[in-house]
Amino acid sequence: MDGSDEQEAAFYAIIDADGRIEPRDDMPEAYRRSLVRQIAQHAHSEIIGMQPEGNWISRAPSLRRKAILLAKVQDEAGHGLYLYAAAETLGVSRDELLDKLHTRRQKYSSIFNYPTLTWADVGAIGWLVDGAAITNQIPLTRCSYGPYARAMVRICKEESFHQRQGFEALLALTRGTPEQKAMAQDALNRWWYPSLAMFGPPDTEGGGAKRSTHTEQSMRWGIKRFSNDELRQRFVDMTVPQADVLGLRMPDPDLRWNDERGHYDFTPPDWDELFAVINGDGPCNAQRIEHRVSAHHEGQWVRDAASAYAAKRQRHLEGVA
Ligand code: FAQ
Repeated sequence: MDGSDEQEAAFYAIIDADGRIEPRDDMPEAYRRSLVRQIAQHAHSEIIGMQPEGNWISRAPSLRRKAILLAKVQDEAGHGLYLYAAAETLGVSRDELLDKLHTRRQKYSSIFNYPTLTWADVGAIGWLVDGAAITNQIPLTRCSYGPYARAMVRICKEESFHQRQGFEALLALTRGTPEQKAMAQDALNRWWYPSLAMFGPPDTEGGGAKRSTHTEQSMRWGIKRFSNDELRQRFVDMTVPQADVLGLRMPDPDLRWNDERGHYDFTPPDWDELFAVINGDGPCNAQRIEHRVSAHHEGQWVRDAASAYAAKRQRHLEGVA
């Protein structure tokens, strides 16, 4: 978009009519940049998110659990691919985005900087982290940018399956021995607040907390449909009754139903901790990036072989034509 009034009016006409912006449509440069920022962070989260659960593939308690976990981790890789492909339609290359991840110039979700200490953590990730991911991502299926919205449709279907898988794994533990139930409770205690923090900083500044900077503009552009706090509340309202079914206690003494608001009141996460983790000071930040960079280098021969094969095939096709 060269910034002409007519082009801008055409862009906002599509946004206001709740239409979709497609890759060849004119769009403001700031809209394009913000989408690249969000989609890249989202793609990076999917592939870094393979690590905490991948840690348990070789130690899954049964062949059935191992097969399920392998499939889930593979799904996350697929989500990363759809999202990198969606970002590429905005004129950035996958190499460029991966380089930015590896050199910490782009972010990924804070949640994946926490360790998976026990098998119950794998269940907690499915139940809480995938549960939070779906709550955040279902509205993204209506995002104003077509390729991102369409990628989210399939991702949400798979995440929903992942969430039920995590719930079922925890249910097996809570119906097991007292030690297994205690392990499930311990996982909930450690993953609850980091899951709430996945939704991002609060909408308004309060108690010295930093606030969301992009929400207002992203909502005007139809990228985000709800604010961080609205989605966080939705997640709490959905998850508390599920904890009751599991027979687990939420690690929040102030959590209670508020009849007037028609929602649960709850203690928000520690925003200083969220910002520390976002800025690289979480328990596993260094380990996650080191592992990612070494996996990328170790996979170089696969990329080289695939490119050589594609080039050979192209030459063959040209020779035939
Ligand atoms: N972690 O102004 P806002 C998954 C950053 S996928 C790290 O509120 P915005 C699947 C934010 O980027 C999970 N950084 O930003 C799975 C911004 O920094 P910037 C990922 C965070 O964009 C499950 C600054 O703080 N999902 O889990 C976080 O309006 C299981 C100010 O924040 C997505 O990415 C955070 N928690 O809202 C995989 C969904 N929160 O860019 C494996 C798409 C905020 O200025 C296993 N993304 N920041 O440098 C979104 O919906 C939004 O980008 C938000 C943040 C809601 C994450």
